[in-house]
This record gives sequence, C-alpha cells and structure tokens, in this order.
Amino acid sequence: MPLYLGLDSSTQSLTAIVLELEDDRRKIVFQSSLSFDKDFPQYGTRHGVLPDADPAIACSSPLLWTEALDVMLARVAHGGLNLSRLAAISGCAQQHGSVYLAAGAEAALAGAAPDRPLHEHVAPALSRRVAPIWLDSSTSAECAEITDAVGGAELLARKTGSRAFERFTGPQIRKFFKQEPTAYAATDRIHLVSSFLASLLIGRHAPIDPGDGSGMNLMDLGASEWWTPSLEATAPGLSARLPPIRPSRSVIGTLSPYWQRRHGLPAARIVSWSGDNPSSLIGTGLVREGMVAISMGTSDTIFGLMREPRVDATGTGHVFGSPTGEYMGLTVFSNGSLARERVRDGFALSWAEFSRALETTPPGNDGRMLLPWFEPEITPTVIDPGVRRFGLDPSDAPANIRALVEAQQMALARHSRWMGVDVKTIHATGGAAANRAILRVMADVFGADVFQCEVGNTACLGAALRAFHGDRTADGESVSWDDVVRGFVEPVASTRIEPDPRSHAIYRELMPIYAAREAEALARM
Ligand code: XUL
Repeated sequence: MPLYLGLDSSTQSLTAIVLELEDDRRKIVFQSSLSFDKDFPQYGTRHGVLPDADPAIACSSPLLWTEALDVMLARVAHGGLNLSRLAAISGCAQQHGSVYLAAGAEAALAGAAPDRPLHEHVAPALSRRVAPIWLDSSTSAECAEITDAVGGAELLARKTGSRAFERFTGPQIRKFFKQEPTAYAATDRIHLVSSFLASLLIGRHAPIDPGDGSGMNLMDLGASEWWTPSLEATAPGLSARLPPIRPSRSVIGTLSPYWQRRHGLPAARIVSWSGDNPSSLIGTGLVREGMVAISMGTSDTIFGLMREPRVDATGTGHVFGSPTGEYMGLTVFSNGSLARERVRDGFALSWAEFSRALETTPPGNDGRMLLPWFEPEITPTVIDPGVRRFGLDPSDAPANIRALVEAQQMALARHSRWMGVDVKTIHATGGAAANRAILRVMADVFGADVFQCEVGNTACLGAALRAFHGDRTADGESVSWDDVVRGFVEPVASTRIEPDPRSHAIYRELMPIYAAREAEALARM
C-alpha cells in the first residue's frame, strides 16, 4: 500500500506524519515532532524566534529549518517503514516568512555532498542570514508606502486578498531592500518558508502555491499570478527574484539524489508545499463552504473555505487561495499560545490548574475583562503591546485566566463576522484544542457545537493528504476532495461540546462591551 509523507515546519517545531492510504484503507503509520528551541539549542531561538531587543522584530534561521528537515528525514528513514512504498511527499510551513538566496544556491543544492549535512551547503548560499517571520510587526512604513503606490488599501485588498499587513512578505521584502540594498542586490531568489523547504527536497528552486502566495500582498488572487503594480511598489527587480506560482496540486519534482544517498530514501514525488493555514483547511476537512475551524497554536486562527473571494471590507481578515483551487477566509491573532503560556507561567501553574481555573470561575467572569495584547497584535492591529484590565486584580490567577480565554474567544468571534458564515459547528485544532475547558468557552461564546479533530496536527495531516491528492492527480485520476479527506478528518462525535444557552446569552451581552473597550483602547493609541 502506498505511503504519503506530510511535513509541517511551524513557528516552533517540525512535524512529520506518514499515511498509508489506498481506497478505503487509511491509517497513520508514523508521527514525529522536533522542537526548534529544545532540539536545536545552538540557534538560541525562544519559541522559534531569534531574540531581538526590539519587540517588533521577529526573525528565525533558515539553517535551523534546514537542519531540522535533515534530522526529520533521518527519523523517517529509520522509522521501520517500508519506504520503497513512499509515493509522494508534501509539506506546509508557517506563512509569510521569507528566505533570501544568492545566485549560487541552485548549484549548491544540486551538487550537495550527501555525507555533509545540508545546512552546511545552504549557509554560503544565503544572501540574508535570517528570515523575517509572521510575528514581525516592524514594517508599518513599508505597508503605507506600498498601499499608496498601488492606489490605496481597498484596491490592494481587492487584488491580493488583503490590505497591507506588517508580517506579509511584500512589506518585509521592501524593508530589506531599503535597509540592506547591497544584500538585496546580491539576492537572486526570494522564497517563502514553504517553497524554500520544497526547494531543499527537490534540489532546485521550487514554485510557490497560491495558498501561500496570497500571504505576500504581491499576488493577483483571481489570476494566481504576480501582480505587477504591487511588485513595482515593493522593490526594483522583484519579479526576476520570485519563483513562479503553480497550483497547489502540482508535482514539482522528485526527492533529490542528495536525500536518496544521504538517508536511503526513494525518488518519491514532491507535491507543491503550501502555508500551514491552507494545509490545515484540508486537514480539518473543510472542503465545503459554511464550516469553520479554529486553530489554537502559536497563532490563533479562524478559517473556512470560500467559493468566491469575498474580500473583507473592514480590512481585518484575509482571503487566501485554498489548496482545492478555490479560496479561504482567514483571521489571525498573534496572541495565541504565547499569551496563554505567559499567563500560566506568570502564576506558575500547570495546564491542569489552568483548566481548573476556567472550570471554577463563572462564564462572563462577573464582568471582569482584559484585552489580551501581551505581544504586538495582528487583529486588531496593535503595534505597541500592553494588556488592559477592567475590574480585574492582576494577582487573581483564576479570574485572569478566564479573562484571557474569554477575550481570545470573543475576539475570534467578533473579527470573523466579515466571512459571513453563520457558525453552527467549529472544528477545533492546534495544541490548545486538547484543552476542553477552553473549548467550553469557545462553544458558549460562539453558540456553536465544537468538535475536536482526531489528528492533533491538522496542518501536517493536510500536507500528507495533499501529497496523496497530488500523486493521484498526476497519474490522471480524478479524486474528489471529499474522497481525499474521508476517514481522517470527520469530527469525532464523542468530543462534541454543545453550547450552554445561558452562558451564550451572557456572552451576547458582553460582546458589545468588549467591542467598545477594544475600540476605546485603539483610539487612545
Ligand atoms: C497566517 C499567520 C500565522 C502563521 C503561523 O496569516 O500569520 O497563522 O501562518 O504559522
């Protein structure tokens, strides 16, 4: 039976899932994860980010991602699987991050000696040592410049799916061009994290897929092509430095001889990589309109499939390409796991105690509230972070925990209304979705049934399922997306959490108060 490998290079870790899949026989036969901070301490990252005195700057290391890929492929190779059956590999990565390569990069990959780790070959080919990632909020000036040059935020959003956002790749490229013009001039190719890692697998430059390409402020969303006005507004000579855009289902090459010799892996097909959110859309089974998923990982995101690109008039959310060839709506919050960890660690509690705090405090928290901006926030835009408390004693652990979780859920509900989905069912995923006390607040705030997904890392599962889809499609089979996701992604009925009507009524009353406090705080910035 064929095997399919999915990889997910997220902010803090690299995960692999191998699926055994033929007709109705489907199961996960291998799963493994590496933590960037713990398993690669030599890079000095904290939560996957290189330390910087400026809270607006967030970069990571392309060499760290390369080394992690090497270690993970060795694990897969020695995982007791019959790898002669490995048919295809795909992957996904944290979105928006960019990797800058000099002219010799392709030759370095093609000629890499299998007895040396790949990061040693990649190091001299980098034209920028670090990669800015999605947690970076240092490009407000560049966002304004690009917006003005293309003719305004509304047009930029209509064309590319989003107004300018600090973390998006275009503004990041512009900042690099302005601050390090010589290094920009020495850059031959700019990759997303996803297309960079795909390039490492095929041993030459990989294309970008529309799912991840739409997180750059550079792609014409309707045409899935680079949009010239925004390329020109971003940096000179950019079009020659970007990979082509190819559909998410494309087979972009085979696993390069380097990996075959280094780890004894077969020449498996490589299917285009995508962003973690588009991949998670597949891994949560959202291949039909009208369903949403909430992913609670380093970022908290809410997303769902869209047949038509209904761009957000409020400028809050994004429309990305979906791996199905359609579209997806998405709203992103940077104060996800790191904020939950910050509060838990601040009170020196375990996750069990964190959950107990939620269980022992009343829905609505007796009106005590906070605005959860521990770090710079994406939704709404908060560049200078700071938590605002209302009637809340900062030393009251249970009340602060409830206030944080309620604020996160109210923000998710409030800022996803633009997607126009009447949310009745939520598929919950990401690390924090294991916590049923958090999901109880989610169900009550949204007034929706919440289900846990069977497989924890739905982005990685989505990558493995996309490997299957791309492989079958390349052989001329027409496989429906319903068929692709069947058997892995159905919400587990026994995990269902139904909303409590009384608690939901409390949150409906609190919602306008939360909105007003948010608006007041933003007006004062
Ligand atoms: C999406 C975003 C985050 C990252 C996290 O727009 O910024 O969800 O993809 O990995």
